[in-house]
Amino acid sequence: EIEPLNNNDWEQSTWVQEYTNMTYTGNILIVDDDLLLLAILESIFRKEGYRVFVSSKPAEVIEIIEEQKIDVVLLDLIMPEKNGFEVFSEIKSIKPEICVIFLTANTKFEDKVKAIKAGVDGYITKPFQEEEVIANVESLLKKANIQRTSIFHDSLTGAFTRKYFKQRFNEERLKNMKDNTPLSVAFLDIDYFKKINDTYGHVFGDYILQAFAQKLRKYIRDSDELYRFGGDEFLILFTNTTQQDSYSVLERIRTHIEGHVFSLDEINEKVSISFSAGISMLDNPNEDMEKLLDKADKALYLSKETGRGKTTI
Ligand code: GH3
Repeated sequence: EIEPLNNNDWEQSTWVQEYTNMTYTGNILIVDDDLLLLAILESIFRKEGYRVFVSSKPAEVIEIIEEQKIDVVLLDLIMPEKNGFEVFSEIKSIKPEICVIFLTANTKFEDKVKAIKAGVDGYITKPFQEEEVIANVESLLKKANIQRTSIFHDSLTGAFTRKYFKQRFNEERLKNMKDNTPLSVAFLDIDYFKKINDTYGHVFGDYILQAFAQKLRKYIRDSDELYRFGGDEFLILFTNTTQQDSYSVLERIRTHIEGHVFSLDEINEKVSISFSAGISMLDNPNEDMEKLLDKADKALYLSKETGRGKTTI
């Protein structure tokens, strides 16, 4: 029973699917206290196929970026309630991947320098041409998409990266705070993986990592996410799942994986593998990511220490 390994399989993962299936060109938030300008920009970007959010209240911005998927914010620099610089740093501290373009009537070059130093992604002065704003947003989106796919995906297995986990954890933690939905994670580590490498070579080792990841993705729900944290260590983020339920899922996966014979045409060997796992659950919404991971890591260590091929909570 040889499973053909499709290099494009990772494109099926939830996050990319969300991206490629999206009919919108991008998601844009426009913040300006000038209601007329807001209406003009809204219409420009809707025509271009963007999903547009508008707000005249800088105080609302954080709530919007937490609840909606936003790619680019067009931000007025001088607003009565709050200075654009403040809003900019709030946005970047919560969602650093969101691009922010200042849109301002302020032509003072000191402010432009300050904005560039602060790391703003664009600075457009009013009055502006329609084409100018569109071109700025389009080019940022292009760059951001290329960067995201590479830093958020592990190239060997197609699993998400540790870097992406940080972001997702914060998003899920917010849900946990709001709705009190359970959140659990599992660390999985292939047993004696080094021996597989040593016995059959690195090419076969790589194949095992890919096939392992493929099987894990196949047997978790679409709403759960697979991450590769390093070498042969994987993490599953179980959204809206208690640790007892995660445990049952892992034991079901265990049956599939341990009952499977891994084989590659190039290497005339049939290999079975087992894995050890450790599960932890967010005890309270204030618990930080390190603590949650540390608990799962300790549980994994216990599984390894007490015979491997098992899951510990
Ligand atoms: P244990 O059951 O105690 O976990 O034993 P182990 O052999 O799995 O121990 P360990 O986790 O320390 O070994 C991981 C090995 O994975 C060591 C490293 O050479 C190998 N490795 C790390 N990254 C890759 C990779 O991308 N491809 C391959 N083929 N091997 C890798």
